[in-house]
Amino acid sequence: MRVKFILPALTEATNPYWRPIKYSLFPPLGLATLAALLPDSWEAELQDEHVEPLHLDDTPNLVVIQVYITNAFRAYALARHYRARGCYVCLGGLHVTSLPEEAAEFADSIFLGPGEDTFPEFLRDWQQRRPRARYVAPARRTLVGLPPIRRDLVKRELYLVPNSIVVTRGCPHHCDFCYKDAFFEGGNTFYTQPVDAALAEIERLPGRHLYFLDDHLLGHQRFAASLFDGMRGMRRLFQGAATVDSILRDNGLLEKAAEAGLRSLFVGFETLSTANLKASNKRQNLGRDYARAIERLHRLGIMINGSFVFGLDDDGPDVFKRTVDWAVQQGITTATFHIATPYPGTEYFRRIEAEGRLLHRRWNEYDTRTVVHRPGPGLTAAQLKEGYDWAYREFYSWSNITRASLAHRSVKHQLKHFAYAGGWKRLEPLWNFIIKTRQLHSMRPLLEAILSKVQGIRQLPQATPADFIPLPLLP
Ligand code: B12
Ligand code: SF4
Repeated sequence: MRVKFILPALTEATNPYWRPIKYSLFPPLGLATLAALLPDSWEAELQDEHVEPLHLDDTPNLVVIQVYITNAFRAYALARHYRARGCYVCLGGLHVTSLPEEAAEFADSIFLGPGEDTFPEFLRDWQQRRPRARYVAPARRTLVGLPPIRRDLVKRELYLVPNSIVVTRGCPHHCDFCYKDAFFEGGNTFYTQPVDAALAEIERLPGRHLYFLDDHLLGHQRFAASLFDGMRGMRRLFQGAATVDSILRDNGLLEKAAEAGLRSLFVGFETLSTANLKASNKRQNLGRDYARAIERLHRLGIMINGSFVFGLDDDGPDVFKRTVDWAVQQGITTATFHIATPYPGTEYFRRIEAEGRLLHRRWNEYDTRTVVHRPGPGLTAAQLKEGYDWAYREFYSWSNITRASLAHRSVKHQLKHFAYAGGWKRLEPLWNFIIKTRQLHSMRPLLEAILSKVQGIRQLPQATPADFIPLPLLP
């Protein structure tokens, strides 16, 4: 039996915003996870359109396509193509879960929610020639007993960060614009791998550098503490994501993470407006001292990738400059700006749609760089787009990269900041050349050098009671 797994890309290579380096970062981990569930004797192939042209003249028995919002139209076209060739087509992923009726038109079977439980069930049904049209993830989800990810199917040389890894699913929070509640609806919304299995997966990865793609690596304190304990001495360097409140908690977890090799953290600051945080149900950020969280990270030598959203209802025309000035002054290394984008299935989408503010449903433009809804009273759509573009230009101007670098106390940290931020955003032609010549892998030692330790771990200031939130009960 031959099975083809496809991660389709946006057909946006002609778009001026197309950044090959951004799309050559991570391999399709979700599909490699599903491929591990196939019977041993089956043949599997994995193609990622972000990094390679698809060959479409084959006729595998089964085609499995992962659908994000922005690649949905491309995914449907590929599904149509393969069905016309007589292949059985499965569609799953975030967008299918949000809009199953839309996806069902193009698939033989669709899958709602995470696939670890449903895909094996489908494979059994399919072999017995009685597959169902729709599979929904059960309420009790588990990562226990999962076979090792089929990393042998990943063309490592095409990625800057082939060692991406996810050891949890979901997140304990419920921000109203996030994909998470819609995707995990009807069951566990935050669960982890057994620690031993996570450590075994890490052991299997060559080299030093890892990127945890978990939504919230510090979300389950007990799990994270054991993971970092287990990683101590492995000499890894890693990056990940976590929330502001978890950084402020004085429970030693951040120190453990730093000791285990954490060198940069993606942090969802999202907005400097309390009204926006409240309206977005981003309770874990409310009343938190962002500056203190940043200071804690910097003291541990952890660089910060700050995430910010523009175009929430409390934003006015001053939001762009205020945010950029603040981020530069705080010494944030890299910033990811987003135009507020209502994803189908989220509370935010329901609200914007009910208020008649959705401009269109061209999902390929729901890329957080395009305005797809009428913003609140303080901004026009044109101001939002212009302000967003300005913010990127301004934050990554050499003068601001220099200014932000100088916010750090040690010269080594300043240099690393400068190299990382400058290298990431300002050397685009060089990255394009490296990708074209298939030399991405040769850049990994440089990345590791930049991520190497900045300084020893120092005593952190004590947290105040306001820095804590109760940890939700987790399975
Ligand atoms: C890594 C990543 C990227 C990478 C690469 C993607 C890749 N190679 O996998 C890059 C940097 C390119 C990227 C870009 C973008 N991304 Co992105 N990305 C992620 C991230 C952080 C991790 C994905 C991942 O590996 N997850 C872990 C694996 C195990 O889960 P999974 O991939 O979802 O797969 C599981 C299920 O979905 C399901 N499944 C999937 N397909 C199928 C098929 C079948 C048949 C079955 C049974 C099951 C199934 O089973 C899998 C195992 O459980 C997610 C956030 C997240 N936590 O998922 C955002 C996320 C997917 N990205 C998102 C967005 C919006 C984007 C961008 C559009 C925007 C932007 N400004 O960056 C761009 C454009 C992408 C494009 N070309 O279409 C959104 C998607 C929202 C939505 N409703 O679709 C997410 C959820 C982030 C967020 N919080 O909003 N992204
Ligand atoms: S903290 Fe992040 S991942 Fe968790 S619900 Fe909020 S936006 Fe989503």
